[in-house]
Amino acid sequence: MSEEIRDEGRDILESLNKTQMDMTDEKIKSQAELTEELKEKENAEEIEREHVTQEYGADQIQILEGLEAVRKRPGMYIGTTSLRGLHHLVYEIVDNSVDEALAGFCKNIYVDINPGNYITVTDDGRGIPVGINQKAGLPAVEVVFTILHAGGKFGGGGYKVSGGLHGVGASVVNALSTWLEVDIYHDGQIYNQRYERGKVCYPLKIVGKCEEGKTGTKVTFQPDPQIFEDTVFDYDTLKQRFREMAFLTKGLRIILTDKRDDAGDRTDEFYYEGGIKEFVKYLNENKTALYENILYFEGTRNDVYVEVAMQHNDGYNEMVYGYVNNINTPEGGMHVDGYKRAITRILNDYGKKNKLIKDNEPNLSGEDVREGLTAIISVKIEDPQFEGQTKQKLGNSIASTAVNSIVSEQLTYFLEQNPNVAKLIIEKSLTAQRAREAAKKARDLTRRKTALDGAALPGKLADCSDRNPENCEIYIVEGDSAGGSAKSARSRATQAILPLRGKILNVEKARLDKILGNAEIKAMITAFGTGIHEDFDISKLRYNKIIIMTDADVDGAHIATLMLTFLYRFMPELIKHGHVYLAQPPLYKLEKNKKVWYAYSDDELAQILNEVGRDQNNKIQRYKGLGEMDADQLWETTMDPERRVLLRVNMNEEAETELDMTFTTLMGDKVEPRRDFIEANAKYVQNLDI
Ligand code: TSJ
Repeated sequence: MSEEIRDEGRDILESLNKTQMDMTDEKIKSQAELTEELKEKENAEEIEREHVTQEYGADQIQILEGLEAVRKRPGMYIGTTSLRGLHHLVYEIVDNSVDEALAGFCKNIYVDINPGNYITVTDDGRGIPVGINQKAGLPAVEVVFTILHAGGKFGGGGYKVSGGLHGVGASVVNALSTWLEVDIYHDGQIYNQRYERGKVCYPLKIVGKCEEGKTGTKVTFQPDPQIFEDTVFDYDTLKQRFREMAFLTKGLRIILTDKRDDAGDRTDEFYYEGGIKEFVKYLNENKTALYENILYFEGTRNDVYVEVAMQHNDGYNEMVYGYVNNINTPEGGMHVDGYKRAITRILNDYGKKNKLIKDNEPNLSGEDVREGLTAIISVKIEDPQFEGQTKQKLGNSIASTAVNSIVSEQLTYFLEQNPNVAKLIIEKSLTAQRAREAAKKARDLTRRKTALDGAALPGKLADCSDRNPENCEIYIVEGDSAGGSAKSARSRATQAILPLRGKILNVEKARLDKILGNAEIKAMITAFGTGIHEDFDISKLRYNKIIIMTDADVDGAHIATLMLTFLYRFMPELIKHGHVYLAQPPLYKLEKNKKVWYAYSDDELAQILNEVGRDQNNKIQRYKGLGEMDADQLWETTMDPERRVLLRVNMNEEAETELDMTFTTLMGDKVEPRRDFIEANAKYVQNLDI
């Protein structure tokens, strides 16, 4: 079935491609002719009659069948009819204006979300040709909107972003809209046509005049609620994509306006003269750059247009992102491979040649040179092949050769012209290399230790005696004195105590070798038994509950945050599977007439006082830390499974997606992701009485 449709599509496409070859010569003449014609008889009815008698041949019927197929199986053309598919419609239309910008004729694109969730896209390009397409016997603009796969294929020359992953053309948008109207500004006239669910309402007609020199295209469409599950546009989703598009097309201005809200328009304007250079600057904004320059390479090899921008920051994360025809490739592919090979080889060559890397030293690895590197690799290619599980990886090997060649040439030149920057990059890479060696050693050490199960448990750990992890829990306690109380208070069979000294390392701000060299972190890793990262094995977990017990003050909260950050980054599965808890020590002790109450919050204290009465017999103690409680008090308030309150730390879905930090997260209005996670958790932490 689907094969049949595809074949049909190709036939139409082939015949159209042939027509377009002729169109370049014929277009100007026929367009002028049509304009003349239309000027003479501005009576639409007359034209309509002519169309009906002349044009409704076999081709036209085939055309209508094409758009019916789109409505029958929308998923085949736009992937999904979810919110994502809805937004794709807008990108599909805007891509055509971006093509016009790439061809050098369009400077501004306006996107309006109108009340009722219909969209208007306006550009100041040449206007879709209104001349007759010889093969179809229809105005080119009508072909664009009514023939499957015809969109973006007109004119020839230049690269079409609409040829990419979702480049299905304007006709698909038309088929999936309850109505769509196009206005073309050309030769002082405004041409207009309307379609409903893909069907022409009337032939292209002139509806008015515009200023003589004005040219452009305006397309307004209402996505069909019969097709889409949801037809409400999300402003931020569109905003993010248009920011990205503007970065990728230097000099193009995109103005997004939300006209749905009575409270006034929300609007954003994106314009980046420097294109991806500014993109890299934006990504490094909250970081400290290693040097001022943003390296920029550009060129065309074997019909592949290549653009690269890069800059190192003083951090440790790699942010290297690829684009093909303005579509991002989260799985990378040939363009990114070519880039990585080029910078690794060229930096090694330069380093050796200039004695920054000694002859007897090993080469820098790819990872070494990419530590703290932010880079955008954008290629434009005629016929991109997408591979991999999600079809998001560029397969054209010619892209690798092209990027490699251009980056090699221009990076070599840059390094020679900027020896100070070259030195900074190579020195950072060498440090990364040493750190990687150290981290490998540290990691091997943690591996060996966990392998020797129990034999190398940390000295500070007061382990429990029960050997069944199901029954066991471990308290991570801030400070030696609280650790001491906890040790005397605990139920020795099932409760283990690990006291930690002072603030634990912030794992977001340190390299792996330093993290794994940290005594407190080493102690936790060995005590838990699971290993970390890709070595993580939950079946080796030695305690069913990991309970973080800190003072009930700001410092305590900070330490708990640092602990959670460590767990989140190194053993997220522990949180996901609900093994991580926060102990809840009381804030107040109230004694009255030999009776004792504990309050865990100010509200609770007030409540108790209301019950027992407020008089001088009340003895209220505010606990400043765990250390102020004796072992008995600690047991009965915080550790006794019969009486204590524990908070279980949950990972909500947002935090889970943040884990495999996708590009989208980076593109959003930037917030520190860790803080996000902790804040989200503060809200999602569940109160459990255990
Ligand atoms: F595809 C579409 F119809 F949806 C659409 C196309 C929507 C929008 C908002 C804009 C456009 C569009 C198309 N803007 N500009 C153009 N340009 C052309 O189609 C065009 C004009 C002239 C020539 C030429 O060779 O003279 C070639 C082309 C491709």
